[in-house]
Amino acid sequence: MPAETLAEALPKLRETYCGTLAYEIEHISSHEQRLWLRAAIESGRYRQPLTLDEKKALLARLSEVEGFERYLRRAFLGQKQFSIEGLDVMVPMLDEAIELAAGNGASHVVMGMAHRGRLNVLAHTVGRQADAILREFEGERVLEAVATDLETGSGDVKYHLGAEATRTTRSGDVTVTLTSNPSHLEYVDPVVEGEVRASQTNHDTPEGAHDPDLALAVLIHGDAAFPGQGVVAETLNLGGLAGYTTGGTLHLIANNQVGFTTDPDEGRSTRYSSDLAKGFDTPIFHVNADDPEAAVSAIRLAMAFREEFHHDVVVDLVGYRRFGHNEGDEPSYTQPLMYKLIEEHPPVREQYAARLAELDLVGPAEAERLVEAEQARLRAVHEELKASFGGASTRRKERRIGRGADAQLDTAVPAETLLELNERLLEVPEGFTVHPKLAKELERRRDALGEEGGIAWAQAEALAFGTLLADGTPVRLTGQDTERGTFSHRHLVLSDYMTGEKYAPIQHLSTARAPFQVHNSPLSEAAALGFEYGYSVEVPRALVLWEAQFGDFVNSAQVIVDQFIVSGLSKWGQSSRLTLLLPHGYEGNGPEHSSARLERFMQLAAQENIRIVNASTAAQYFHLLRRQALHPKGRTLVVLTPKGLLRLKQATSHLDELSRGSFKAILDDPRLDADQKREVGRLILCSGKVYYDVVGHEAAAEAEGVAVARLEQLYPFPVAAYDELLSRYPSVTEVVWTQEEPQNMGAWRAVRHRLEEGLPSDVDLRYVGRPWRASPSEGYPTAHLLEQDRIAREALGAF
Ligand SMILES: Cc1ncc(C[n+]2csc(CCOP(=O)(O)OP(=O)(O)O)c2C)c(N)n1
Ligand SMILES: [Mg+2]
Repeated sequence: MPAETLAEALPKLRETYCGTLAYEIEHISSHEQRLWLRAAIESGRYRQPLTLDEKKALLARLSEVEGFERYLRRAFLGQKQFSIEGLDVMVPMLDEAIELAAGNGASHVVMGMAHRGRLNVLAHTVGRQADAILREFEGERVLEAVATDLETGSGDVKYHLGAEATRTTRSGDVTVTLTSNPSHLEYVDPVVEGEVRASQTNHDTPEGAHDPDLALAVLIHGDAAFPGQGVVAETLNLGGLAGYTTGGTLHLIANNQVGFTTDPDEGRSTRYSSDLAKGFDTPIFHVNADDPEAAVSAIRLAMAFREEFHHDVVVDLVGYRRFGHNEGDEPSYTQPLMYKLIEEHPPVREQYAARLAELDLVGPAEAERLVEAEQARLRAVHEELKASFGGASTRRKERRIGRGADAQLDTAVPAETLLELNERLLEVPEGFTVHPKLAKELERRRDALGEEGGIAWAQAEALAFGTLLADGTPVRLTGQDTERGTFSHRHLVLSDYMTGEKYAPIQHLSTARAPFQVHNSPLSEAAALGFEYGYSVEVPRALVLWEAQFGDFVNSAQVIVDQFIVSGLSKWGQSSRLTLLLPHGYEGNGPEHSSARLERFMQLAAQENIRIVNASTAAQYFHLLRRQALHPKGRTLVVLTPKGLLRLKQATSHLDELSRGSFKAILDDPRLDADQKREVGRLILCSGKVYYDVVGHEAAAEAEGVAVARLEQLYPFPVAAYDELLSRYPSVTEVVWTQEEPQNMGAWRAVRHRLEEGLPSDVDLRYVGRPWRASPSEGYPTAHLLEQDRIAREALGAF
């Protein structure tokens, strides 16, 4: 019976809305979702009291959580553990989320979180063996440090390491993954989303069906980091996009009402830490971490909402931080009043034990025994571990980086296969009208496979993708305006001129044995790149490509590059076959559209962690993509992609260059025969587009005894190919490294020693390029033309 008066309704409303669990749902724009939530909340169906057994199990779990923290603190006094205490209930909440996800068909739960409470989550939620965690602690004290040599990764602190284990639930086994993450808060968020999306996708059929019930993303945020780090907003923005959705992420804000030493009113302009999520139509449940039953109810409601609407949901778990930012910190220096309160505040386990004692469910002695049991268990494991020291080496084999990033692979594809594929790539369904201007351009792709040649960049790329799909390699390509291509060159997805309907011929190849995904990304770099990194880690056999609008914009995602892409293998033994396509080249468009900041990637390259290539012909790009997909060693490939070269006649290729050969790390001068090379005195070595500026310069024809070779692969430096190149030029007296980037940028400073090492002592090595500059290029097109002209002349020795 609905209440008739306010007086009748008030007690019920108070009970529902004014307790330890509060709801923010009225900002949601979907009427249906609001109605559903109101009914779910007011019916109380997700706030049913726990059964007696559930209550006992909850106390036992809280006792394990507390016992774990207590033991570590005592055994390793002063070591950082970033204790969970104050938010202990997070562990039973995660238990519940995993159970419910499994009940709804999930076989994989991927979690991302920072330092706080991580060891407890590793031990209890993921089920990492206690001895492994204790070993990490002991490692700081007594174990021989892991030596670093060329073949070994350098590891990471224990509260960044990820783990994966199988957990048994009432609905079957679930793989639980805690993703490795760097210190940079929140940057793991998009990585987790990418991993989950990959886990939800079927890569064994061309359809690539996506089922969001197969895996769940759980992101645990800090209350200061959630509103502060922009990557959170970028990640939330991915949640509803067809190419990125994971069917609703469970967000848990581990809200201890402080960030390091910073109070909330210094850390955000909003009332609640969670307010950012309101703009994404996300329901928010605030729950008091001292009421474990309410916290479990919040998860039940959140998971039911996710199941119903496949939408993100936020649980703001409001508690405290019993200790300082870490265990060595004195928190009362900066929050004296808060810490007086915390000191007197009993832990949630103690409070809950008292509640169960009142119900005569668990007596005080039994409650104490539960905490003691966990500590005793850890003590026993610890003793055993200590007794084993001095035995076998603790070197971690799985972090070995290994060599061989430069393997020569057969990437050629028979001409008949390419001809057939090319036809299929030009096919559209009956009644589909291609834009008339575009139809003509596409028609030229048919001729390009003929005698005359003329296979341009985009066509070579589509052919590489199509052949890989036939081999069973899944391909995923994303980036800003990538479906058409920033430079209107790709056109993988066509729009019907009459209806606007989309159609991608490459997704309808009868030869395909794996899916092809292509999506325009939102206007983000950090989350967009982080997502693809996560995707590529989860499906190592896939060719996953992220394209920047212009190469410069990759620096918005610098954290993902530094903390995950280049160092993930060394820190965590985590490799990625990701490919970055970064438009690069000096064409007079100003400082921001010229440089992909090659120098940064060159500086970050070591131990064969990545590959860096500036390919200068369509055929090279074709072989490069195929090599990247088929390479036995999965590594990130950074490709400096062209702009003007996309259509430049000289950069196009013939069919036989695709049906024969392979990617070449160095391209020798095609204008000279062997005899002419023997007479060359000046060897110009350059990379990428500047090659065409030099050989196309009016002075090139008159430059006698000059050869121009291209270093296509900048890292790993092709030592053997360089030696071979030099051996063809016995009369050389000077090698001129020529680049269009300033001297403090580009490849020069990273390849200089490599070039020198290969040269006889009587051969000079010189630099020609822009001088040292604070900004990558000139702002004025005419200034640019003068500079390009000077560089080409100087390289050719023509003044
Ligand atoms: C991007 C980034 N900036 C700064 C830091 C340094 N830092 C580590 S923890 C922390 C406070 C985080 O506060 P909060 O998000 O509330 O999490 P808590 O530590 O309270 O659990 C800061 C500033 C960091 N790790 N990452
Ligand atoms: Mg905090």
